[in-house]
Amino acid sequence: MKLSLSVALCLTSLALAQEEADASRWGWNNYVSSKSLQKNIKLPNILRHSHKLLEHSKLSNGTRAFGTKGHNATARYIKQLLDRTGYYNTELQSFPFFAWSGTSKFSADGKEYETRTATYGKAGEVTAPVVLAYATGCLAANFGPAIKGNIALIKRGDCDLGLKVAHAGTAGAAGVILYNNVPGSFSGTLGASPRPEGPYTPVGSISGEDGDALAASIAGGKAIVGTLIANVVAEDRWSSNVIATTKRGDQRNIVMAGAHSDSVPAGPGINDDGSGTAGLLELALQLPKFQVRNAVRFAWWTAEEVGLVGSRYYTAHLTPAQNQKIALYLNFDMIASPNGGFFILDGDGDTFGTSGPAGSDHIEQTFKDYFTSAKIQNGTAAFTGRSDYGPFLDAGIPAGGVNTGAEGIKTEQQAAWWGGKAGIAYDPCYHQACDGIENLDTNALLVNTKAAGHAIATYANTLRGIPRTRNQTVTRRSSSLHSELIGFDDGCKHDEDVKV
Ligand SMILES: *[C@@H]1O[C@H](CO)[C@@H](O)[C@H](O)[C@H]1NC(C)=O
Ligand SMILES: *[C@@H]1O[C@H](CO)[C@@H](O)[C@H](O)[C@H]1NC(C)=O
Ligand SMILES: *[C@@H]1O[C@H](CO)[C@@H](O)[C@H](O)[C@H]1NC(C)=O
Ligand SMILES: CC(=O)N[C@H]1CO[C@H](CO)[C@@H](O)[C@@H]1O
Ligand SMILES: [Zn+2]
Repeated sequence: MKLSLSVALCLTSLALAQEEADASRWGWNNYVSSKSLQKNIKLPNILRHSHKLLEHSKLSNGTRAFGTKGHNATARYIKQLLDRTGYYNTELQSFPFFAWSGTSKFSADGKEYETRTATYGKAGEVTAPVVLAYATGCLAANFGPAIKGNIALIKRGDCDLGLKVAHAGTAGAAGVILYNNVPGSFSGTLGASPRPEGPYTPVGSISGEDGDALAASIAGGKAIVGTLIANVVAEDRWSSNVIATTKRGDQRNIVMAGAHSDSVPAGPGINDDGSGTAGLLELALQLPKFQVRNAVRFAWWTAEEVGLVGSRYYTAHLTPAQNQKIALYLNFDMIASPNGGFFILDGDGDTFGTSGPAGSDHIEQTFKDYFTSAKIQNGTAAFTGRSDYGPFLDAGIPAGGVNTGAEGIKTEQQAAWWGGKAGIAYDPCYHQACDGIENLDTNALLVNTKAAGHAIATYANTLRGIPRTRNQTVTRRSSSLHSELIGFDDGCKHDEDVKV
């Protein structure tokens, strides 16, 4: 490229020269296409990021759970690489989130019970008589004066666990043992405190069998003294979403794609969701070779594993005008499960009956087109709300994505389509310490990163087929999530199986 020597035009020329330099560096006239972007996706580059994430986990005892050094290192790594391209406006969206973790032990009458706990229970240690609540403890009147200073034994059912514990707390209980109303053990959440019905106490939960036996002997008149020990860590933890938006492209028509950057505490999360994290990062590093018609925004969400906290925070803080500019959202959570399948979120609802906002059907078809051209059988995944697309659906934004499955069991039919073993989980290391590099199906990692590239390139060129149907009603609904977020009443739903 030539520099102009004209003095009079110097300023303008320098500006132009800069633009031209940018143009050649960024591919000014070289609009991204599905084919060209896919061609630039190389497995060794993606895996380099996966190895970095594993290194990050070593900073905090093998985890990248939100609020840890390991997770922070991942967020920093992503931002630094993206900043270096000069192609994006990047942002760390930081906020505090109240995190609770705990374990309980309970013994009584010489027996050590298998004990779990309930989120938001208080820390404490108490040795005291175990006293039965009347009925299921859903009414303040279910707790007589004998509860005071003692351990209340309460059956699960009829109302939320938090209400029972709050009533017991008001009656002066020093601790609560919750027992299951069906065979087997359980854990749950009390919901955020404070609540009007009363204070929480230390809590343990035991199985239906153990609880029934204990309740029967107390009801039979036996005096039983128990010891409950609840170890709890509860604190505000700061962490960040990483958001990167192309400087180029129409900023009123934003194509958004996201993955979650945190893992569970149990392991490094190299598939969940190191796979989506690494794949999207590599895409974001290749996109600068091209020009885009519509802006593209990448997001790496924090605290997905404790209740989609980062993506909920993000959508809840969009103004209606900002919401309106996001044309669609694409989610990539667990895209390299070692015994996985190729699942597309059911945008049109034809398989599972729950569709996304208009346009979600088009997104599903866009992914189907990719798998068809790659000659790979496509399966379908329901909109369960278990990952970061959930808050976008709630905000009225068309959404979709692909994944390879989590704790679900592979069927014979699926094994015939995709190989792998029927009768075992898509990811046998789901949410475990063994979710490391060896847990990746590298072929799936490459295939799905290209699938993401196909969808991003397609929509970066045109949003035909994606209507903008949102209005104030819908956006207001999303901002009401904010109060829920602060209360964090359902963040630990994952005790059963609510999210990936
Ligand atoms: C580190 O992880 C191991 C295994 O998961 C655990 O036993 C140990 O308590 C952890 N240490 C710390 C300091 O968290
Ligand atoms: C992680 O980063 C946040 C900012 O996003 C910071 O406030 C926090 O102290 C960091 N935590 C650790 C453990 O380094
Ligand atoms: C806004 O959305 C609501 C609920 O989806 C719908 O009933 C209403 O007709 C919409 N209004 C406009 C102006 O589009
Ligand atoms: C399992 C599954 O959903 N397969 C679908 C993949 O996509 C093609 C083309 O749209 C459908 O015909 C299949 O039913
Ligand atoms: Zn996940």
